[in-house]
Amino acid sequence: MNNSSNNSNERKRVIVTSALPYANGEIHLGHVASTYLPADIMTRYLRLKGYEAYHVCASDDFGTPILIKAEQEGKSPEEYVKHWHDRDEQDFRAFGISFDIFHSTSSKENVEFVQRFFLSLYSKGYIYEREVVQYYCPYDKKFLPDRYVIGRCPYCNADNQYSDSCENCGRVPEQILEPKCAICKREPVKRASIHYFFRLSAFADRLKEWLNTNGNLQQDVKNYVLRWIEQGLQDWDITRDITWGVRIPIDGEGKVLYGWFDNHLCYISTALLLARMNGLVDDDNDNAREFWNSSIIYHFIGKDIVYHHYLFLPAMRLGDGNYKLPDYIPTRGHLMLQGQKISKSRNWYISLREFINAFNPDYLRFYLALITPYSQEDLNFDWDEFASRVNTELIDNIGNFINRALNLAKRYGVSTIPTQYDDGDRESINAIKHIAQDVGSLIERNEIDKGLRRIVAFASYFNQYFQNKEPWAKVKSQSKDDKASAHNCIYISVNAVASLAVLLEPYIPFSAERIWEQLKMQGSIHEQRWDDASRLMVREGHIVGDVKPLFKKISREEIEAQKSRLGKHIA
Ligand code: B3M
Ligand code: ZN
Repeated sequence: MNNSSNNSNERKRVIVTSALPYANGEIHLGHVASTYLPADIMTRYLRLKGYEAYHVCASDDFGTPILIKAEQEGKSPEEYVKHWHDRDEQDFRAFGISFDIFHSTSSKENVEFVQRFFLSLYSKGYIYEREVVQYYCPYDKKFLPDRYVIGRCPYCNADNQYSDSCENCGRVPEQILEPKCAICKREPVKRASIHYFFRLSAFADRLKEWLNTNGNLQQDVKNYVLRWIEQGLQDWDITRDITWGVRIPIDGEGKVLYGWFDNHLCYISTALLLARMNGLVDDDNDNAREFWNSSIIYHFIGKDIVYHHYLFLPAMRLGDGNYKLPDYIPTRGHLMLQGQKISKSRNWYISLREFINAFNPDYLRFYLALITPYSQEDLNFDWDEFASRVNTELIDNIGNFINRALNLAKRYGVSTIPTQYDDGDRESINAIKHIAQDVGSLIERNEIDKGLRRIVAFASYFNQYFQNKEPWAKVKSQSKDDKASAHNCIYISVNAVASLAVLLEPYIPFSAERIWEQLKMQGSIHEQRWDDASRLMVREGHIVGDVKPLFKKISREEIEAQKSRLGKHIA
């Protein structure tokens, strides 16, 4: 991160957002790998680093698919989204995602903010009206946007496809064949309607300039966004003729704003709400703007929503002119499952809740963090690899070292004779001295996977140091030198354990807290300072707490049971 400065007394503020999950289904592994986990690791790291860092998110409540599902379940849309909002929040918390606020796009705060934003863009000429022809069902007396129309795809001929996306070929079959109303299955008619359009085309030059000058954005993403701009930007229809959405403030009846107009504004409205709740700003708007504009802004997303975050979002902010553009938009690829695309309908997916019910959430955090690079490349969740990497890298390596070091510290106490350090001891202390900076700079560059690998290497190094020094044998020896060597090794190792607790906090927060407890260090691990991971935090004479194995290995049977569930239809 380039805006950081270690010596300044002023605490920098960072607002981290994660893409808003639609309030219409379970959070699954695909969501957490690309977005929520990397964002959470970053926020936790920044907090330890002393930043005033907030993780902001909300449920994405509006849109046609949600309205249709609510209707199918005989619920009001409010009732329907409330269910998923609460359920998603519980799942995120159980997985250790440390949101400072999880709000919703249908909240009063967001709706009012979005309406003001609309009026601002409208008054500046960036929103205009145009007549469009839409499907309309004369039986249901409704316009039929997006998912309300099903028919045959003109590209691949697949039947029963929605007009906004063909599941078979992945294209957008706007001119769908044999259209039917999704509610009554009868044929719709075409009818004119007045829609509002956002003048995206007016922003081509300013968007290009922003992309070219913001050095924090990923180059490969920038390249294809720039190509889209070269190909010409289309103005954007931001109206839907339905009732579930943000009411258009200058024309009420039966029209709302398209979900992609309001959802990313919820990043701002929610951050401002949080600031008001924490007493950081008053209700006065200048003050709130200042809160946003003086923060470093991160938007974590998956690669499927690049268009929205690199074009619509900045263009809308540029048009309004009050809120700064993001500094970072970390964009990551999709998660595959056992080499295949995740699909709910084929039951080729794993919900976050199911996973957490079966395994320690830190196992999943650990494995996903290891395999998720800072790129658009797709990644693959593999059950066997999950078990083997958790069993070897987390449990055999990290867990085992921590347990052995703590056990000896418990039995023989923490003491040291620095005048008798040998080369190995000095080298180990040196390793501790560098680790916070090494891992920290990787995380700041968003290389979260590499940061974790660096921590794993640090633990292996200490395993070897410990193994070579044999403190468990030497501590009982009659030789004074052997005894001193053992105590020095225990002292340094226990300090490496304390460093590991801090370093692991962003990655596996539940286990880091348990390491801290077993060490019997003061306070909570979540309130420590990152840079202390490079200090010898455990003092001579310190008495460690109760030592227990931190982890339990994943068995073959557990993995086979999980594999056999995939792709089966559960009634
Ligand atoms: N609700 C989810 C998606 O398209 C969508 C993200 C909104 S972020 C402002 O993946
Ligand atoms: Zn109908």
